[in-house]
Amino acid sequence: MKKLIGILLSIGLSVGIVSSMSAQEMKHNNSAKFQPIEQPITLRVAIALGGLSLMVAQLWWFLGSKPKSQKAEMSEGVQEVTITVDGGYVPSLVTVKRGQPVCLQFLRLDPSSCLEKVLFPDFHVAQDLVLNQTTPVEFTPDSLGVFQFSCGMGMFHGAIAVEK
Ligand SMILES: [Cu+2]
Repeated sequence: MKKLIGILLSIGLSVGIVSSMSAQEMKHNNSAKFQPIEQPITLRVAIALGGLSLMVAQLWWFLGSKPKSQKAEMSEGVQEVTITVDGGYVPSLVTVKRGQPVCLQFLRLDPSSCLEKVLFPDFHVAQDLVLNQTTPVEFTPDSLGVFQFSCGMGMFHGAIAVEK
């Protein structure tokens, strides 16, 4: 969902730039033909403000809305981290090391059936989560990369970043 907003913002910004560019071109063509058609100043201000607000929104997007990342703690050879399930996953990004067993402790506090299952397609895990309890999900990541997990319907997302 957040990714989608980011993409929409990018599209909006490009449209804003293109439309203000073509507006300038229009003005240039008009003066060349000695047919000065006054562009309404409000339109130009609106385009400028629109572009500016999109840029601000995009900046906020990249600087202010990074997912909360957490490194898994190593204990007795297992990389462990507790992920709270409550209107989403916290932390939503967990960093682990490759080749070491991982144990994610899912503490489900959210009663909505949406979050009763957690799926790790890359690790072939589909785990039911018991309400108000901690359910472990275990796997060993063999390859580097970022692997998504989600609720049963794919509405809430998190990711595991596997590093060296
Ligand atoms: Cu869901």
